[in-house]
Amino acid sequence: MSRDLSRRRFLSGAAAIGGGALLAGCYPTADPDVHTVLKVGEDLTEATQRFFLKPTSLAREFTEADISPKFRANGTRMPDSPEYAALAANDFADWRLEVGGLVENPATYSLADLRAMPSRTQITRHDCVEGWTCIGKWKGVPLAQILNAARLKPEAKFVVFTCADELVKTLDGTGRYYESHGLEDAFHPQTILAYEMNDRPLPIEHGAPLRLRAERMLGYKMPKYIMKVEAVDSLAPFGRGKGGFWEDYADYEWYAGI
Ligand SMILES: Nc1nc2c(c(=O)[nH]1)N[C@H]1C(S)=C(S)[C@@H](COP(=O)(O)O)O[C@H]1N2
Ligand SMILES: [Mo]
Repeated sequence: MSRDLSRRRFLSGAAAIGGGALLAGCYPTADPDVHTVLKVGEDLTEATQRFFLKPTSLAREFTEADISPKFRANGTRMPDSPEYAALAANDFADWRLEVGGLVENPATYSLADLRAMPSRTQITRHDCVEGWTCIGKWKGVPLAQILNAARLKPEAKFVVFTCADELVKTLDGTGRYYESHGLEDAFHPQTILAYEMNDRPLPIEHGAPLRLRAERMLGYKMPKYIMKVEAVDSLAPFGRGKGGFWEDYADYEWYAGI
């Protein structure tokens, strides 16, 4: 109940704002006043969510009949680096997920390694901050499994995902897509590293070979084209320091629960 209410408020706010797009993707506004409003909304959303919902409350799950016939792709649809092209040309057989940072057991996983692990499948609704939604079916490895295998050090506070795509070309690499989550959301049962969508290998436009699904979050909190997962105690060293690409470039809120 509280979740639906806050989601509706956030989305209707975002839809009412509208505004011109500076970058392809997901960009309702550049008006600083609006960011103040969104900031207040964010604090309320987080407080409300934490007050009313147990940390493990699940986002609603749907049935096969609810799956959207066409799931919209947003932001990057094909990373344009030669490195990514080479990985894709070989069906991602040479791709490796790197897991590191503040962990006792750094590891790398191939796609086959991930496919061999216990998985979770969920049919959920994706909410983009632009105001559109789609329902899709996702299969992947719960992030909690990967983090438990890595054994987080006590200092770890966040998990940062580094992606293959650059949305903005910069000399220092700060235009690369990245995102981060606090540990409560990282360990949430519906937070999975998805390699399948609607019973097929994850298509490139939706983030092949691996993308995050964090079902209580808005779309921009779910990075596609994941290359690296790192446990950290500070978000300051990443990108421009606000915890994610859209947080850095458009002042999106870091906590985007729905
Ligand atoms: N690496 C990467 N991840 C990303 C994006 C992106 O441009 N690059 N866009 C985000 C946004 S704004 C949304 S709404 C969803 C879109 O996922 P989809 O293309 O599967 O619809 O991915 C998110 N993750
Ligand atoms: Mo989005």
